[in-house]
Amino acid sequence: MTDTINGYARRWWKEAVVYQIYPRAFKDSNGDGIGDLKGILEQVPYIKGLGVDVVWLSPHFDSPNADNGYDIRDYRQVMAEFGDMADFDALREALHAAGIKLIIDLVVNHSSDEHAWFVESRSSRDNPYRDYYIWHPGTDGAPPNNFTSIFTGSAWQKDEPTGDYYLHLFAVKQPDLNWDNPKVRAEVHDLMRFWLDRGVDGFRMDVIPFISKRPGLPDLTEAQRAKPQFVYSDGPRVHEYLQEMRREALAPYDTLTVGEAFGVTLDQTPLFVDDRRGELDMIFQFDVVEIDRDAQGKWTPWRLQDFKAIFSRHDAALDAHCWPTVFFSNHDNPRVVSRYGDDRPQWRELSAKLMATLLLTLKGTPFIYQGDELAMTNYPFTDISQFDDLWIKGQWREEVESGRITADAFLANQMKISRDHARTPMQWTPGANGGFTTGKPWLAVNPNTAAINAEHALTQTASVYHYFAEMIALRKTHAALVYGDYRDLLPDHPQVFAFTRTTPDETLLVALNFSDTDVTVDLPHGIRMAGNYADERPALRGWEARVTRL
Ligand code: TEU
Ligand code: CA
Repeated sequence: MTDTINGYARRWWKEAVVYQIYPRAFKDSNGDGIGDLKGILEQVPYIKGLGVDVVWLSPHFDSPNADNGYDIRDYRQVMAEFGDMADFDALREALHAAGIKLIIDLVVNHSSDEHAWFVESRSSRDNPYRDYYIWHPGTDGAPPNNFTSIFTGSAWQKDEPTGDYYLHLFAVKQPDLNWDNPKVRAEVHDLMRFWLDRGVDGFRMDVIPFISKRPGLPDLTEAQRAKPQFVYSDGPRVHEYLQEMRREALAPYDTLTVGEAFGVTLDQTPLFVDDRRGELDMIFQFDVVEIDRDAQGKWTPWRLQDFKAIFSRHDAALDAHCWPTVFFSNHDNPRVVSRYGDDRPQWRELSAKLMATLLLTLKGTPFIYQGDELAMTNYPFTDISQFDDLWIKGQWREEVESGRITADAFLANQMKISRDHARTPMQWTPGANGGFTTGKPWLAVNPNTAAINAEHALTQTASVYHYFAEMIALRKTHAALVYGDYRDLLPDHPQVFAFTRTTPDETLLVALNFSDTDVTVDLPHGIRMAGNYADERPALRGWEARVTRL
């Protein structure tokens, strides 16, 4: 075993496949309608069956759930609905026994307004915790500047008893921590060590580039207001803080770290992940998941040529010191098959397998979101009352209640982009509530659970679930799929994505037809390694995916 392949230093987290669990929507073990840690424990064999190496658990900490756990009240307690610390330890042990590592969500750009630090901080101007958050007096009865919350409205909340405003780049109940205060940073390092000492194997870091604020908090320009994330992610001290975090907290442990890099451009990416800088191992860069968004963040159709160009551009910009992630979904995005594939019955499984093929053959650590291995689809929302996400509710108030757009137009857009598509419960069985709960689920189960569910997928050898397992196994036995050079063979083709992955030992060709019609392209021939059709024909059939060895 050599230490480098194609110039890349070999690391376990580059060769790993990660599976993301959103605990609230995974499996309910006690009938209260909310997924929990015991529910995940029951399903460790299901997770293991895919062959994944790492589980990323979305926040499992004590929280009043304004934003489903992304608002933490106590970083050292387990959310009561999810269980307790003994359940957490049991889950970690079961995963480790199955050879699966566990990373958890580090949400430290902000806390809950119910965190003890904030309760203290808001109580008076001279409280020792005042400086844990970002407080400013208003100007003539207006907020300190024109920052907008990512979740709509002003990013400032006026607070009694002092009458000052606090900054919240997300919800009102998510006050931003003041990272310029060294005590805050020491607290974060401490809570990281707490979980590392409990045996977790790393962190996914929520909106981590937002931790450093621009000095003086200058107003957003008109152009910046539509997508303020590009300003919020670009504070002057973020790299200093990440290097300090590596030294102070992470260095003694063998971890995987991945930062959610909302607002980070490709040009800025090496600053976070170049392995000589001692910051993060990887980031989630948003170019792919923003492909169908316009300048205002609304849904807009996308073109395969533009999609493919992202991967070539990233590959060219990142040298062997940087390692990418590959992800097409998570708890903030619609379902992969509905978005990039075709969720009509005749194409759903084929196109989901095509997207699985792409996910597992591109360069970078692949992240699978729960339910994508079943080709779960978007939910047929028809009314605002069916949603749970506080962001959608904020947008509804801002856009529909104000009369700016119609309810129909609002829902048409949300049908394409809503975060709640990903948050409907896992579909385990064809039965009531998809076997997710024996009670009333906190968010409705997709009615298509009658046809789309794990029970069925496990019994069908040709299911999407088994296809994922097969592709993961293929990735594990071909270093070219991990470290191989990437080359797009048909960058301008409107229907076909075809690329090679090459090491000195071998070249693999991946050919994908992103359409429901046959297409013939001139590609080199080789030995068939995998595919979503049983046989091979000269043409690529609708949504056909093939991997061949040249
Ligand atoms: O997300 C950051 C975030 O801003 C995303 O919701 C982003 O707006 C969206 O993906 C754009 O398409 C993180 C968490 O993943 C999210 O669930 C939280 O709500 C948010 O931070 C606040 O903690
Ligand atoms: Ca429960």
